[in-house]
Amino acid sequence: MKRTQKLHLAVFGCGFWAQYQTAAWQELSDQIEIIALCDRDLSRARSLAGKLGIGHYYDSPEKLLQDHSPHIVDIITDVDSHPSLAKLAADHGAHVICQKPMAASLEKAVEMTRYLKGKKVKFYVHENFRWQAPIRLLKTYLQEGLIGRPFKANIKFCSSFPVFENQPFLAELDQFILTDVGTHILDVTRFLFGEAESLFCQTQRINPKIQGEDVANVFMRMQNAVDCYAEMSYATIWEHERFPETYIMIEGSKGSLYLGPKFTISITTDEGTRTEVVPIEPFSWAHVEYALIHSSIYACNANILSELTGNGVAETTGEDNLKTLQLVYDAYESAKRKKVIHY
Ligand code: NAD
Ligand code: 89V
Repeated sequence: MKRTQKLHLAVFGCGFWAQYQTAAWQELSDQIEIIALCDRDLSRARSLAGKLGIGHYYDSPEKLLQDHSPHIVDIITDVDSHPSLAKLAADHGAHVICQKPMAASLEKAVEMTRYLKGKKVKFYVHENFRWQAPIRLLKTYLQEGLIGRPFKANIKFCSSFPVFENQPFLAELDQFILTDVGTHILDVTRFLFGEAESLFCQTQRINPKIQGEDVANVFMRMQNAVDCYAEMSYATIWEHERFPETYIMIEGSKGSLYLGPKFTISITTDEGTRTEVVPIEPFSWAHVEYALIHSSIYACNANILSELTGNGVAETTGEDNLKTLQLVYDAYESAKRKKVIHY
């Protein structure tokens, strides 16, 4: 049934990413209203509430839920806290949106998804990379058959962007680039080509100051016979470094598609090459270095909201995201055991 009244949203976690996620929600204020914020560090909740003009802020998620009974909770906290906060929200009857990675292990993610299903609340993972405009357009071109049958793809997210400056906790993760960026890149792989038939991964740590791996190379044969090579690195110094752009080359029986620097897509067939620059929605609140990703968080929010208001179907459900997480954790397993995983 379609809703006419605004949905009430509460946000848990008021750190780096919450600033943009909440601004993106405010772009949808005709359908949804942020009614309260919570951070275990009250000063962060107070500061974000002040910026957004929200009257209620807390350091206790439980108290917020008791006082406001929100329809939805958006969880933007450290990964370890996702399962317990999601369950708490569900216990209060709220639908849950959770940042990626859903949980710090596949087992925890499966258990959390099952729990929320049992509570009969809706559950979404805020997986936004597939909502980047150039990546949506690539998918449209594939579906239109512009390059015939795709047989090979390279998906590349490689830079030396100092990501730890804005997100210091990433330097302390034992499992870094596959959980933080692999969740995005392997999800984009699934979005474009469907599910994997087999997977092999190698990882490395180049930056000696961090705990986990900062380079991961994942090779997958997809069920539709596309051979897919996904590369992720925060140790790459090169000419086309333009964080946070993902470059994607897809080869097909009748041509190729290439998403390269500056959101440029080249379509090459036996008739020649046509290029186009895909426009990115320029939000006033977007951080200049993250504008591409910030336009995708708006699109991801809008897609989730369309389902919650009875106007559409959300793509990034918890159930769907478990398939992405399976690839992420299988990639670690493959790298550790130096073996190919078959599905
Ligand atoms: P951050 O450390 O800047 O912020 C996290 C906040 O959560 C902190 O203020 C912390 O005090 C608060 N918090 C932690 N546990 C809590 C609890 N139990 N109750 C209440 N508050 C709690 O981290 P961040 O960079 O904002 O990342 C947060 C999440 O967003 C992570 O899951 C991260 O992977 C994700 N993220 C996603 C994207 C994307 O493109 N989708 C980009 C950046 C971060
Ligand atoms: O999406 C993320 O979680 C980010 C970024 C892409 C910047 O690495 O950490």
